[in-house]
Amino acid sequence: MRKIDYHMHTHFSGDSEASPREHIEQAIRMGLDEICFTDHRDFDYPIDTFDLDTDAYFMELSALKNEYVDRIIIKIGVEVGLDMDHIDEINTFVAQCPFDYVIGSIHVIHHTEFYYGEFFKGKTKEEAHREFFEETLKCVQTFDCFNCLGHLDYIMRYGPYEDKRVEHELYQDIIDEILKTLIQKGKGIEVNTSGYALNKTCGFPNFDIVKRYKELGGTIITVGTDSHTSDRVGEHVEDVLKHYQDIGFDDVTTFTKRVKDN
Ligand code: HSO
Ligand code: ZN
Ligand code: ZN
Ligand code: ZN
Repeated sequence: MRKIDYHMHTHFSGDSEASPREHIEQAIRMGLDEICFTDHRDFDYPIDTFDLDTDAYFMELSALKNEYVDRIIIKIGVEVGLDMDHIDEINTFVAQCPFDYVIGSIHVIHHTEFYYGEFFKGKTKEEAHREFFEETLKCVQTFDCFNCLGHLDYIMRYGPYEDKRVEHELYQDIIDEILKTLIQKGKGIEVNTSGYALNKTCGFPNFDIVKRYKELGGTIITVGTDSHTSDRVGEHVEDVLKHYQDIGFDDVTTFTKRVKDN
């Protein structure tokens, strides 16, 4: 299996100061074969701004891609917030740029975000989690502009509940529909290793969900750290790859201009 990090943020994201060059140097130290930058673009994030200067982004990263061509494969992608209130803007944005890879993530539901906690106000954990999975299903049914669904289970990180875990069995019917929709549309999932900080032995989503995706016929999997600082580049990637192998995958999927390489 190739070692990749397909989810990384830099100073081009509204919430990161990281240097792309330092990410690359750390990726090489970690022995990665390929990385993909996936800076944020969200169209309606409350409080923070997740705009992306795509001209400057492609200019800086293309230069680095050429400079490091003999040492590591570098792709230029994006993490776009899927948002049912901004369908046309999102589709137009993605279509206008030559991204290698697009992560579609749910960060905001009807102008209500999870990070500062607004979304959870007045909701039980079950209500909040169910709404998140239902909205995720709507987004994967509606949008075609992405390659992989970002960090399914992300909602658990921010819930103000003592036991933060997602009780997947309560929403298994919705989760199955999400996975079936992705498979039918030729789209994949990532394991986002930022989840190890909370889950200890797995990321977002956990490996039971990955198994279920495979059982249902899914073949497209990536792994990414969601690094906003260079020290995290490549973190837990080997562990995820071991699990992928045990589940029965031969390799991860990589992309060029939003088309699968393998
Ligand atoms: N975009 C972050 C969440 C966030 N941080 C919002 C600052 N504001 C998750 O990658
Ligand atoms: Zn971020
Ligand atoms: Zn995200
Ligand atoms: Zn991210």
